[in-house]
Amino acid sequence: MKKKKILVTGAGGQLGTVLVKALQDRKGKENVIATDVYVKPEMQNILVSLDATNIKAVEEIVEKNDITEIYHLAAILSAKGEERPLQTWDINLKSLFTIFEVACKYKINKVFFPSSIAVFGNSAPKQNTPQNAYLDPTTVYGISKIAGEQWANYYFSKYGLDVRSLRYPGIIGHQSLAGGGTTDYAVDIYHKAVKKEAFECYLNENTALPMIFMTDAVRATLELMDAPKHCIKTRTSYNINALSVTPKQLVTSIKKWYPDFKVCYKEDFREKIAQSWPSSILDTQAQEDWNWEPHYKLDDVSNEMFIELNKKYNLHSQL
Ligand code: AKB
Repeated sequence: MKKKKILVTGAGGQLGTVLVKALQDRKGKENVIATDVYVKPEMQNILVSLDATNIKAVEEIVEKNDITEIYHLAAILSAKGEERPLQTWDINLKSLFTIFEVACKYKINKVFFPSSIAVFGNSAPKQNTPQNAYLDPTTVYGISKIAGEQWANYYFSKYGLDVRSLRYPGIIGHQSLAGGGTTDYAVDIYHKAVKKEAFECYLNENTALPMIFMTDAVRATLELMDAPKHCIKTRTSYNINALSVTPKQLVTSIKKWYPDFKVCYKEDFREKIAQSWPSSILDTQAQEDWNWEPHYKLDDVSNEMFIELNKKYNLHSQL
């Protein structure tokens, strides 16, 4: 049987940096090709430079490394995407078509494509938003993710490409700062708390959003990709639920470790985006089709974040 060789695009991003490590632990470092369009000098021995919109470059790396699976994470996220809408659409869709076309040409076994809670808009129920809610996203990122979901379903139905996808909530992790998203506050706030700095939150304190701890997000991804093909009955993208958190609830949890932590609220354009997203997600299909269940509750997240961030900043544990 052909050895599994995995290509990851967007490997330098918040999820990519952690997913690559998890894949390397499982498949061997030499069997995971981690790529990104911009490779910082300090990352040159970890990441390979690859523009996922360049079909020749993607074909070359797939052929040269005999790739059998692709995790296509490269995308411009919700907040950043609003700065240059047409460029966001172009990058998010052109890279997706490139990956799907190359995957078909080289008969790639499986492709992972990340969708997002950003596909939902003001017409969907706010609480326990179901898989099949009406989708009217308010960002180019959300529109690009709906389009991606429909193309994933098309490539599966028409060409038999085994594309699998998750609608990620906001991901909270200690491994890297988030970038360009509406949910980034939920990462930055922990760094501020550990450094004993005040935090200015750009969302309203009562705006609840679906969130997930990085460990759960990576496990969900791997469990989805490991599931037998016949179990995958949703070929657009799966809702996954983990947490539903307001900034106020996050602060309350943080103050169990840092009682003097100071926060102020100064809403910006991201509040309007967040208002259009669900507060919580219903993930019945993911539970039924491939037994999804989250493990981390909010205080578990805070505990892990503070243990790891204290190490990262070389602070004597104040826990
Ligand atoms: C964002 O905030 O844009 C992302 C997402 C929820 O997909 N973190």
